[in-house]
Amino acid sequence: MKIYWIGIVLFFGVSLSAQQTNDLKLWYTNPAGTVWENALPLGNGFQGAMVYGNIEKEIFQLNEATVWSGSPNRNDNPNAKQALGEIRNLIFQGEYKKAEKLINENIITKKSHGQMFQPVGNLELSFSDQHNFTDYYRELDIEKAVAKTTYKVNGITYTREAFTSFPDRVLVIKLSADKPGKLSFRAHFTSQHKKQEITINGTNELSLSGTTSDHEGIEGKVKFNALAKFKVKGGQINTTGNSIQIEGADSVLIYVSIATNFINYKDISGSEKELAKSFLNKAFDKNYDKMKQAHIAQYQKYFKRVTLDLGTSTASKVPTDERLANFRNVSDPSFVTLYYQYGRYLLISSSQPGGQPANLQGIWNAGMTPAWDSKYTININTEMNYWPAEKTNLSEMHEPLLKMIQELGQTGKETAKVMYGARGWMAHHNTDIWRINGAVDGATWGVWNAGGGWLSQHLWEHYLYTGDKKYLESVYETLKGAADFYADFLVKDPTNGWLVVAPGNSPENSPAAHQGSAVTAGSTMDNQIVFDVFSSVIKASEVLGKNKQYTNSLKTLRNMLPPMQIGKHNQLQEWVDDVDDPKDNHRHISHLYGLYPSNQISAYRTPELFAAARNTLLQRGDISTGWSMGWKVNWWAKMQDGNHAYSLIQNQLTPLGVNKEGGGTYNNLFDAHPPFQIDGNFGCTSGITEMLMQSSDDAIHLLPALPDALKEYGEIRGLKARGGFEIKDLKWKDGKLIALTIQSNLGGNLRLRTPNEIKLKNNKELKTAAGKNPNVFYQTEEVKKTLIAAAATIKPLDINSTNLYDIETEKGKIYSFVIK
Ligand code: FUC
Repeated sequence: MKIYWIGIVLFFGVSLSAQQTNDLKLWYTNPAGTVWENALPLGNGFQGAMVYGNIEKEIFQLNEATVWSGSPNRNDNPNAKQALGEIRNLIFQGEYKKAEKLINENIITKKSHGQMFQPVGNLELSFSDQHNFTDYYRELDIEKAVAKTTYKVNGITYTREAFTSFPDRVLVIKLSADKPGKLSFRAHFTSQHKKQEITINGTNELSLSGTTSDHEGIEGKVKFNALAKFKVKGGQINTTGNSIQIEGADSVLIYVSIATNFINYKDISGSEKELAKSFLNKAFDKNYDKMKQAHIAQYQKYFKRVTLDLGTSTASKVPTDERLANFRNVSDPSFVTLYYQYGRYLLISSSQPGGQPANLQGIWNAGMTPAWDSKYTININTEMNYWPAEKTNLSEMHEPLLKMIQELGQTGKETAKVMYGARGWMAHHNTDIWRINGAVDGATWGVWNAGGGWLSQHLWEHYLYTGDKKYLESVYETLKGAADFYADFLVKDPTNGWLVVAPGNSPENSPAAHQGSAVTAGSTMDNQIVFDVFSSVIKASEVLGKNKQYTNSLKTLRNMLPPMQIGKHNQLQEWVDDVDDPKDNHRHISHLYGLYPSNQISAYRTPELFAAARNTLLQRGDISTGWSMGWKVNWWAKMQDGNHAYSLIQNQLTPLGVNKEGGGTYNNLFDAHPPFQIDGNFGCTSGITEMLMQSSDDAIHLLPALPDALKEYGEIRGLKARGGFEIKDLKWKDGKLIALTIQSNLGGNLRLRTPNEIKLKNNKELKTAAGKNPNVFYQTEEVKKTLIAAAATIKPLDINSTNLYDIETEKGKIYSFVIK
C-alpha cells in the first residue's frame, strides 16, 4: 500500500513539475535509444557528455575539448607567392577557371586540410535486471544544467541524475532507488580509438587512456585519460575483467574526470594522467549535494542574467519532441523561450574562459571522423557561434574565441608572409585546434582569405559592449595586424580602379557568368569585411590615441574600396559585376554580412541598399541549411519584419525531414544542417534577441521586429547593448513598449528608438534626438555612395515610424521609463 502511494505521488509529482516548469526543461517520455541526437548534452566548457537515459544500457558519451587528431603543425603553401601575380591577371581577364586551376595547384595546401575533433569514448552502465519499465521520464533542466532520468521497474522507482560540474571539472552521476539494495549494474568504458587502453585502478576506478588519430600526414599525439571512480552506498563492488560490477547497492555516485596532454596549440607536454587524477581526487571526497549546489550556482551566475517570458499556451504541456513536431502549426510561445535559453545554455556549456571555443558541434561529438572534422569553419559558422555572447550577457563566454583569434594572429603572420608577402596576419576559411591558417579544401572554398579579417571584428565588438580600454590595448596589435594584411594585399582592379581582394570568393558561391567558378576579385563581402577591419582599427587607434599617420593611410585605402552596388534585379550585388541569378538559393548570402552582423546597410542611413538587401533575401528564399535559416532570422529582424523572422524560426524549429532539401531541428533541439551543427542554435538565439532589441544602428532600438505571434505580451530582462548599457527590463503588451529600465555602465548618451512614445518614470519628458549620436560607441562609418545599375528601379521601403530620444546618462545609474 505504501509503495502504491509513493508511486501515485511520484507520478503526479513528475507530471506536475514538468508542467509547472516546462519552459526551461527539455523532457521526454522515451529513452534516446540508439539515436545520438535524442541524447541530452551536458558540458562545462572542458568536458562534454551526451546522456541517453537508456534503461538496460545507459550511455554517457564523453568528450573533452582538446581531444583532436594530429599535433602542432602548419599548412601554408609557399608556392602561393610566385603564382599570385599570374592568378590575379587571369581573374582580371575573366579567365576564372584558369585562375582556379592555378590556385588549386599553388595556394591550396599540400599538407593537412585541418584536423578532427574526436570523442573520448563512452561510459556504459548495463542493468541486466531492468527490462519492463514504466513511468519513464527524462529531462534536461537548463535552468540548473542537470539531467535526470526516472522510471519504475517492479514497483521500484529508479532515479539517475548527472551534471558536468563547472567548479570541479568532473561529470558526476548519481544513481538511486527508492528501496534499499536494489541497484545492480556493470560499468565499463568503450572507445573507438585505435590506440587505447582500458584498465582498472584498485577496486573502484576505471581508466580509459588513448592517443588521438593520425590524420592527413600529421601524427596524432594528443594523449587523453578518462577516469571513473565509484562511491557505493550499501551492496558490493567488484571488478570483473575491465568492468566494475555493483550488486545490491542503495545508491551509487560516479565521478568522471578527463584530461589531456594539451597545453596550447604549440605545446602538448602536459600530463593527462596527473591532471585527470587531480580533478578526480579533489572531487571524490566532496559531498554530492554540495557539489551540485556549487555547480548550479556557478552556472546560474551566467544563465540567470537573462530571463525571457513570452507567455505560454496549452501547446507547451507535451514532451519536447512533440512540441517540436507541433510547433509550426500551433501557438507555443514558450517553446521560443525554451529554444532561446537553450542557445544560452549551450554556449555556457561549450565555451568557458580558459577553454577552447565552441567548434562546429560545440563540444559534443561521437564520431571519429565527424562532418567537416567538427573543426572551425570561419567563413560563417564559428562567428555565428558567438553572436549571442555579448548581447545575451555572456561576455565571458566570448573569451575562448577572442583568445583563439589572438593565437591565429600569431600563427597567421607567417602565412601572410610566406604565402602572400604581406605584413600582418591572415587566415583562410578554416582553422583547427592547431591554429592552422593555410588554404584548404579547394579554390571554391579555401582561397577566401577573410577568415582572419572577419574574426578580428569580434575583438572590436567585445570592446563596444564592455568599453574596456585595457582589454582593447591588449588586443590592439592583433586587430591592427588584420588591417596590415589587407593594406599590403589589396590590389587595383584594372577595370574600375578600385582596390580589391584578389583572389577571393563570395563564400562558396559560384556565378554561372564567371564560368561557374567561385574564384573572384572584389566580392561584396570581402569589400565589406575590409571596410570593417579598417574602420575598427581607425577607431581603436583613436580611442587609444595611437598611430595617427597610419590611420590616415587606412582612411585613404578605405576610400578606394568598391562601393556596394544595386544590380539589375534590384538586388544587392554579390559580385563586383552584375551577375547575380535571382533564382539562386545558395545557403550563403555572404554579401548580406553588411546588413548583419555588420552594420553598413541601414534602414535609416542607406535606404536604397536596405531595400536591395530585402530583395536579395526574398530572391534567395527561406528554407535552407540550419545555420542559413538562423542567419535569416537575424536579417529579417534587421529588416524590421518580425513576421518573416518568426516564420524562419518556425522553419528552423521543424523536425528534420519536413523541410524539403533543408535543415531543421533534432529531438534534443540540436540544430540540423543536417547533420548536427551548433551554429544554427546560436544563430537563432541571436536572431530572437535582434527581434526584441538591436544596438547597431546609431541607437538602442527596442522591439524592432516583434511578430504578431509574440505581440500580446512579453518581457525580457538582462540583455546587453553596445556602449555598456544593460536592458534590465523590457516589457511589452499588445505590441507596445510598456516598461523599460536601463542601466548605464559607462555613462554617455543613451539614444533610444521606440515603437511608441515613452517618458521617464518620474514623469519627466524625454528630449527628442537630433543629429548624430554623440555616443562614441554608436558612431557608424559612412559607406561609399551606392552604385545603381541602369535597369534597377529601387525605392526605399516603408518602415514603421519610431520615436527617437536622447538621454544623457551617468555611469552606473539606472533609468526607468514608462508609456506616455
Ligand atoms: C560551410 C558551409 C557548409 C557547412 C560547413 C561546415 O562550408 O557552407 O554548409 O556549414 O561550412
